[in-house]
Amino acid sequence: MIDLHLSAEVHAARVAGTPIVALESTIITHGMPYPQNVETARAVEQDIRDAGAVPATIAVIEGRLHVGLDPDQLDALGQAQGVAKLSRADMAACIATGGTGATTVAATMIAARFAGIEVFATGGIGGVHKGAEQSFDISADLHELAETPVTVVAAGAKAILDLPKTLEVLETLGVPVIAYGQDSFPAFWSATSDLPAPLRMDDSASIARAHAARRALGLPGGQLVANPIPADAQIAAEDLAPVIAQAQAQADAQGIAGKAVTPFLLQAIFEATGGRSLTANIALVRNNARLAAKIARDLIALGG
Ligand code: PSU
Ligand code: MN
Repeated sequence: MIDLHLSAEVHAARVAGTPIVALESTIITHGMPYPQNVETARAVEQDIRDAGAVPATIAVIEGRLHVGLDPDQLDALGQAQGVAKLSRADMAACIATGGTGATTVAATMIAARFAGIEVFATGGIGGVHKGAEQSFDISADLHELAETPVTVVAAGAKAILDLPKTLEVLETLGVPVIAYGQDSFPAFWSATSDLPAPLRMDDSASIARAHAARRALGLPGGQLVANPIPADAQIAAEDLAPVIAQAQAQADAQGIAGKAVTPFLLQAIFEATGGRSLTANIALVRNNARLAAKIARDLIALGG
């Protein structure tokens, strides 16, 4: 039913029991401009290899679920126009109709679990948007974290979101939110926020043990690991606040809604910061990839 295609590298890793880290593709198609999107995707994959794991970038291409893309596929996806942005609601429909789509955090978690991969690295998760009390815009990523047993390493949630409400929803859904090496919840482009993180862990082995403990308890759902952006790459929250407010006002004025909101805001912030937001984004994704590889290795060392 599902035409699952593993890259040769991912197939070999599964046979050998090498740790594997899943990667999403919406960050490539909707999160960054070409060619930085493809360069970043390649660099992130190499960071994972250098850390002793195997990368598995996930996408649906002509109805086939790909877990691990070859360099040509990555390049084609990075330049393609009008690729669908797939989440829990539409991934199966895309597969069924032979479509092509990039996977968000939610869809990547579903595909990772389907392929037996338990650790996933990305930039930032979707969350509760500002003004959600009016728009009801809450990312399906949050519900997915409550449903699907994959540990997701992200740099917290973007400051374009309502961070307190995002943490509230995660708490309601019973999703563990673990700040790595600090007490505060990281805010994507900024390493810290004034929000305390619900949990803190200082080493990857603890995160792997917590993942295994959830599995042993039979708990559905994953963990969100909030890994702060490296200090030298961050942008001060007070510098970004007016830029974000401006981008949000543009989105509201233009009536941007639904799936288009996150890509619109990212693009507006990229333009308003003269590309600085992208440089920071690249640094934090690579940092997350390295931590995810360590967690995947620790999980294997625990016996799977
Ligand atoms: N954060 C980023 N870049 C991205 C996204 C989030 O820094 O490209 C993408 C991810 O794929 C995430 C999705 O799962 O946006 C969330 O979209 P929405 O808010 O529509 O659920
Ligand atoms: Mn949304």
